[in-house]
Amino acid sequence: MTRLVLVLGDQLSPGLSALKKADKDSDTVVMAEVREEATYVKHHPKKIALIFAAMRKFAAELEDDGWTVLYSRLDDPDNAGSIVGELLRRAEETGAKGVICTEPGEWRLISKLTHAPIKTHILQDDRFICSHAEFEDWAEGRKALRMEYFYREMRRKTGLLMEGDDPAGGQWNFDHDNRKPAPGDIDPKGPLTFEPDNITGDVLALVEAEFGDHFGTLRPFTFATTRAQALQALDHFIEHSLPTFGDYQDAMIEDQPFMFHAILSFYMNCGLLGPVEVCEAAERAYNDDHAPINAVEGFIRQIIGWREYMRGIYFLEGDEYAARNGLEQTRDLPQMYWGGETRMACMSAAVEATRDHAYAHHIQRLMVTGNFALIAGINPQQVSEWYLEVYADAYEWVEAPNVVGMSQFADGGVIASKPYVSSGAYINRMSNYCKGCDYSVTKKTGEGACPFNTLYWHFLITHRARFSNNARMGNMYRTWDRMDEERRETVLADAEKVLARLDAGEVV
Ligand code: FAD
Ligand code: DLZ
Ligand code: SF4
Repeated sequence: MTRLVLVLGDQLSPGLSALKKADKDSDTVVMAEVREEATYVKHHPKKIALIFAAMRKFAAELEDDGWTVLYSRLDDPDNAGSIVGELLRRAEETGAKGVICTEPGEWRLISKLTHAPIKTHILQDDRFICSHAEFEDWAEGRKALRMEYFYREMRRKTGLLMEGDDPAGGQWNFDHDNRKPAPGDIDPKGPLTFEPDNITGDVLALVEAEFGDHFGTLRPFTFATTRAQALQALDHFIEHSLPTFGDYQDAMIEDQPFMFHAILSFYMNCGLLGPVEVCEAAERAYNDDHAPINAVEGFIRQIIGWREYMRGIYFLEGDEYAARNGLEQTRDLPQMYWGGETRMACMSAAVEATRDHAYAHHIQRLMVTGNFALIAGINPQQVSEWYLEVYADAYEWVEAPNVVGMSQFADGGVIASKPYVSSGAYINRMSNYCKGCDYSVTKKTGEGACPFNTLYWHFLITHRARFSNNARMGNMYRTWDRMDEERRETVLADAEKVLARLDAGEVV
């Protein structure tokens, strides 16, 4: 009796647990482009195009490999419009009585499959280094779940950058060598780009016709859409950008949306690349003296540390995690996040990159758009939905802990030990945005003062009861307390003016 083997749009890996479990001779693979997945949030058109094009090509590869594949295109007249709907339709067509699938990366879809009126066997997703059980064991009994200690476990488990029991280079973490401001004259290569072939061309026309109202620019579309191309993109990164990845990891330069970042999260998160093979490629570059330890260690930490840790937290904390609003922030997300006018050069650059590339690099996400949303008191669920929509690497397992946890401090401090907030000084130190901004970063109050400068203090004072006992924040409050009374009143009044403008939908 045939079983259906569901392969989702972010499960495009030949070694997927559902495929390993299935029988090529008797089971039928089901893949479906469905409106529900494309619109449960209005994903960026480039993200939908990446997933549909990569799905079509992966389905063809499976067929070449001898699998029977039932593939539904979005515009098939019989398409039921949802994953469960498609499974039921295919079950009726084939007489299949059961489904096997690899665990989806969102509680939403896990719940739909668990409650589907067809027997569904959900297997672990072993494309990750750390299983749910291992993460639970690691978390058990710990007061604080800090990434650094988890990361060391993952180094030991994978053997990456290990010399016996010791870390390569004598240290676990080389961050003190990283995070330099970038000189203005750098010339990063950026990601490898690919001309759309006929299959991608068809998908682009479909996405344009069906999802033209979603935020974001579809063309030019130059993403990799096969594993072979994604491997080329990996080689390109290792060759050209990895050596300087660490140095300028937190730097931001106008008109350089990619800096020395990998631009590989798109491919890892939809399954075209595996995390270990990506890290092994970086490790080889270190062993071959092509890239220094600070770059390679920093890069590997992002993947076997942060990426695995975020997934661990998402599944450990449960299905209500993404709905947390620990600081009770309620303001609506301003129009500037959707490309509405803003006088802030840093926000404008981050949103423009997001619109054009379905990408912004980490420090733009954390210290520009995330920082602004937090200090402006924006509702974390609105912020989270924005991130889930606009980035081509966004799936809730990785997006929610990054946004609700790390960036918006809305999870009650599970991930971050203090909120990632800053005044304009940080952005000025790490970027060249302020030079071309309408606002003055050195002005703390009055007309033309950088909004980050006033909102920063407003946020800290609004949440003083929550943070004043936090040892890592004592300096901030001491600085505030040393300011004279009149100045403090002006700062808060000016912040209120900025917030009033946001509430009135006026340009900030
Ligand atoms: P690089 O900077 O070159 O890093 C290499 C790899 O490390 C990435 O490809 C990614 O797989 C991994 N990585 C680095 N930091 C993180 C992190 N904090 N969490 C998980 N993986 C990490 N990443 C996503 O994959 N999806 C998201 O939806 C997402 N949302 C984010 C939202 C906010 C507010 C913040 C602050 C970060 C978010 N990140 C997210 C993490 C990070 O910004 C992206 O992984 C990174 O920008 C992807 O670009 P890159 O491949 O060029 O990464
Ligand atoms: C993100 C996405 C989109 C846009 N479309 C589809 C789709 O049509 N079919 C599909 O199988 N998967 C799609 N995905 C990925 C799913 O949303 C993803 O599997 C879940 O969010 C769980 O991570
Ligand atoms: Fe951003 Fe303020 Fe600098 Fe303008 S002055 S770019 S708003 S940090």
